[in-house]
Amino acid sequence: MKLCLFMIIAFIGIELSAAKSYYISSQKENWFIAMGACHFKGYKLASIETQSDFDNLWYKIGNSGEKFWTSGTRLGQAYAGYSDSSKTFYWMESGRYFSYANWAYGQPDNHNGNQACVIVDGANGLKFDDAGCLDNEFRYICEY
Ligand SMILES: [Ca+2]
Repeated sequence: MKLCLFMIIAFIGIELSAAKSYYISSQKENWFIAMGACHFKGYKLASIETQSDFDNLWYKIGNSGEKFWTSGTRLGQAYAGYSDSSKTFYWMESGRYFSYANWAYGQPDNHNGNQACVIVDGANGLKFDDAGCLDNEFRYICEY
């Protein structure tokens, strides 16, 4: 009985730690302001590190038709000439390099040489795309 109770508590604990909650902004900001706005609320800019993270977001904004900032970036990386995006992009909030990545076709393309931050595109299957951190304003996803 005690073992059974322990297992139930452990299972609930795993479930609680695995599930993220999301705040989806209505405001549009550049990537830096978006991150600051999440921190101001005590949240983090979202990191989509697993299929489970992706699926949970898909349920919320998959058909929104809009673009949203994530914490994905390659800021600070010497990305010129890199072809393996898994080694250059990382989640700023977790510090981990991309392992799960759901790039849109032809992305990341570093268009005009200044796309270092990662959005998900609700008009394209919520797939990842690199975009200009400072010169684009999008809605953003905070996680907590
Ligand atoms: Ca791009």
